[in-house]
Amino acid sequence: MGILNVTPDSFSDGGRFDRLDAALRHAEAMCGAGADIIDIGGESTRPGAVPVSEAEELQRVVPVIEALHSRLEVEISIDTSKPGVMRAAVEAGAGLVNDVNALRAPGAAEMVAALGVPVCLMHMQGEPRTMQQSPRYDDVVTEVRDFLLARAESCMAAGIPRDHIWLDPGFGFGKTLAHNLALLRSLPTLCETGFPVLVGISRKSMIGMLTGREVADRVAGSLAAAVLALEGGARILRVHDVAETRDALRVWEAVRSIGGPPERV
Ligand code: 7PJ
Repeated sequence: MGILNVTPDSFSDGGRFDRLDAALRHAEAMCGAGADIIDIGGESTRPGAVPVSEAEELQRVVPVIEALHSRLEVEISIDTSKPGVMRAAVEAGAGLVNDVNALRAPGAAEMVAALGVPVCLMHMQGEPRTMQQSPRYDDVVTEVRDFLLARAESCMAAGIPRDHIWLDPGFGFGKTLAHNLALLRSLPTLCETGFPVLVGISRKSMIGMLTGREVADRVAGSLAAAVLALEGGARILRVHDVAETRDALRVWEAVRSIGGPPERV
């Protein structure tokens, strides 16, 4: 899953892709580099970000979805928490909803059920504006898993089929570095639920903390994390650097496909 931010303030692309033309070229490049899904977001969720209105979000994402849908075969995902944006995005050609709020907004689960599209439910403690101030857990792995399973249950009760639900531990969303590392190491615990698991770690601050590097120089660190996520059972990787992640995936798949337990040489 390649990330396409159409926000003027998103932390990694810094607003470079907020114009339609540039957004389309970037999406095309990611498809050429091997992205299966393009995730389009019109509201920044980075720590400290302030919410945008529905009208503003629609204005940012709908033209991009329409243009992408008419030009490319690729699956389009809408990164939003607002039911109205979900509906407009699916009408414009999106085939997947990615919600960092796990469909907790009133009417969101019912909207996804009615639209008939799959959804990625992400864990977040708190809200983007304040979530990094003092994240606390007794047992982060159990709490994140239980939250996601409870959200999946209530989405199914609202009419979303089980096989339309993906889970995501939400790296960096109300988590310290220690919490993020514990979640990555214990990813199999989440994968054992049977739901496909999506991981978004690409260029995040946890990579910055571990490597001491600025956002643009976090590719190598992000690839290491991506391979660890695959090894832990992740099925979808949400990334900025599609070509590099494809290469890492090829290497991981080749070693995995010979089967059997690890060999001693
Ligand atoms: C995530 C996301 C993530 C899912 C963002 C960034 C911050 N959606 N949207 N998972 N992160 N599902 O791109 O670094 O981790 S926005």
